[in-house]
Amino acid sequence: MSDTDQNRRNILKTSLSLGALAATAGIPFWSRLALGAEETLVPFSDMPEGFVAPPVAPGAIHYLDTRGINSFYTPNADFYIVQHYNQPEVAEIDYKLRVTGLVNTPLELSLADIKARPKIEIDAGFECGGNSERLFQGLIGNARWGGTSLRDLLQEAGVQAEGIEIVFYGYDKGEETIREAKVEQAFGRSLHVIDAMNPDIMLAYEMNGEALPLYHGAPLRLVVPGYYGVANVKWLNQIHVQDRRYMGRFMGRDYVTLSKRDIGGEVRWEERSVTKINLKSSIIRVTKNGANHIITGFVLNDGTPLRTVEVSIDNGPWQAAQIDPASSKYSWKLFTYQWNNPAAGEHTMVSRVIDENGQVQATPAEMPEKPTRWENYGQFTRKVVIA
Ligand SMILES: Nc1nc2c(c(=O)[nH]1)N[C@H]1C(S)=C(S)[C@@H](COP(=O)(O)O)O[C@H]1N2
Ligand SMILES: [Mo]
Repeated sequence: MSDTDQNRRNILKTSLSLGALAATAGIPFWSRLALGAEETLVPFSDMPEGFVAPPVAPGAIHYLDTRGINSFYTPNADFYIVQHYNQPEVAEIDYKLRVTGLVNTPLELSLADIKARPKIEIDAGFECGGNSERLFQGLIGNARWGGTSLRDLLQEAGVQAEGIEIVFYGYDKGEETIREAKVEQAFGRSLHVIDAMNPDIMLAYEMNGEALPLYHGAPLRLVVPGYYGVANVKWLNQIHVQDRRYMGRFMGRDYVTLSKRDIGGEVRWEERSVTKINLKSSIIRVTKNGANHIITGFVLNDGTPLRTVEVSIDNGPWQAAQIDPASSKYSWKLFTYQWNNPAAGEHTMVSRVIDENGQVQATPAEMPEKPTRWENYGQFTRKVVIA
């Protein structure tokens, strides 16, 4: 059994043990995601009228209209797109990945060399660390990534004992002003060597069975399952092993969350790099088919197994939702909740997810004080109007 199958089973076990599947027995989960001919969207009154997601365009950011999510895998053409510099076009034939620094054997690999290595596939979903309620969570996607193991490559290169930090550089570059100096830098992110040895991290050249598209980092990107989007370095150019922390913009200055936290009994203002995805769920759609209403949402986290996802309507009791049985450890988990016979008028609704450790998704009041705009994982109350 593959890791993915094992994960899927674990998730199924979790949701089955709660009897959540029983509530909507008989209707396959995916058919409740796809909008049927008779089905209509119930309008969200918290969404500006005419809210539309912009079409994909060269160089632009793309987010999706989360009301339209109707499949476990986000189509490549609609997966969100974020980059901070350019979108470099690297011809496959010219492509080289170098592994340098504190390794016994520096490597230089062509794309063919990388494809000749053992292939792994994993379902992973992620959101931009800046995803938020403002875009109704549109900076999000879930895909099956195909590629080769990072750990195996690092082991082949032989990380030396002093090597503590693995830095990943993209081909894309931009000008940065640091104090008074203007310099050109490549996009870079790093992982501690222990984190980098997670066998699920891959160098991906496929996305949903197709060659990795340009906008998503062709021909090769890093995929760090369970981490926010920023960790997944696109247009990967070089992997460098060093004996000290990497403090580039996207680790040390930007994508840094400032928040007030209890640090071992002291309340401190802390700055931390955006890394693992916090426990989060959000409602994204309500549909109607006659009197039958279905609420749909997603869950993202760092891969910790879930206990339950629940929905509360009009501040009523928490009710278990059903988790998509296609879900696996690092995928997003879509969920649905059948809402019976809602009365006409405006209603509020909110979801929350609880993991197997009993950690509950934070309410807005429980969120740490956080002046930076990263890591928005609080419970998100939505409003709909029933005609
Ligand atoms: N080389 C490179 N990789 C990058 C970025 C970038 O600007 N350059 N942006 C990061 C950020 S902030 C996010 S959210 C994800 C987005 O991945 P996607 O465009 O495939 O959805 O890519 C990450 N990888
Ligand atoms: Mo991002």
